Amino acid sequence: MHDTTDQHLFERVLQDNDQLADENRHHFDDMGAYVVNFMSAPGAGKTTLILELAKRLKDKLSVSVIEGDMVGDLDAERLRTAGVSAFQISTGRSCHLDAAMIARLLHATPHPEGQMIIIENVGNLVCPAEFPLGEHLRIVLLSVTEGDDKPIKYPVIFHNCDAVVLTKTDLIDHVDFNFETVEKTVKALNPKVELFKVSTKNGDGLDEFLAWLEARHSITLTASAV
Ligand SMILES: Nc1nc2c(ncn2[C@@H]2O[C@H](COP(=O)(O)OP(=O)(O)O)[C@@H](O)[C@H]2O)c(=O)[nH]1
Ligand SMILES: [Mg+2]
Repeated sequence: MHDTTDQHLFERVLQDNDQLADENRHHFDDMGAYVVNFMSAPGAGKTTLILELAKRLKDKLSVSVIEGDMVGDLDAERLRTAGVSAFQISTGRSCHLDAAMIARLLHATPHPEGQMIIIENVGNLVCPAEFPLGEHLRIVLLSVTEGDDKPIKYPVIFHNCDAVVLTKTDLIDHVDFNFETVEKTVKALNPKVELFKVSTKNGDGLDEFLAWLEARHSITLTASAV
């Protein structure tokens, strides 16, 4: 009985979130903003990759970043120090951002603006998977130091994304991480997913990932204009 009630409540929470995420998506489309949600375990390299992308995009697109963390604004400060516009959401005890948090920020003054809004979700391979925010693209990062079994253990997030970025490839010789194993598991969970291998240390793979992001931007603009 207790379990059924909990399940029912959780489903209501997810439904409410989905509805708000749809409203956020309309808001983003009205703003002309292309929105990308980056998710991963803590330390996989989200902030470092976002900084690198913002640096490479700055002459082409105006970019702002929404930072989700349980406590503090270290990552937002890191971005601002590098000249990137950043907005902090402190989630407190919540292990993920939700659509209501994003909606409140969009109605705040000042709020994130620009042609591209990058969201860095709270570091976690579980909770962010079930809470869409209204984003156009969902990207999961997995660093080679985390182990190649993670897509098997955390399938929902890998099933529910547009691309998987394997990070810290400069460290591959120091760890047991098999790219083929990951590719096979991820493609079985999510046949349409794109896979990238990048290192922000030596720059490997960044051009390919950026080219794909920009190509998806054009597709999103065309779709939003219809
Ligand atoms: N060797 C290596 N270290 C990286 C790379 N990307 C990020 N790091 C390091 O990994 C740590 C966590 O990175 P961070 O971007 O803060 O991860 P986040 O918690 O997902 O935002 C930092 O010490 C980074 O310098 C990479 O491509 N190669
Ligand atoms: Mg970070």
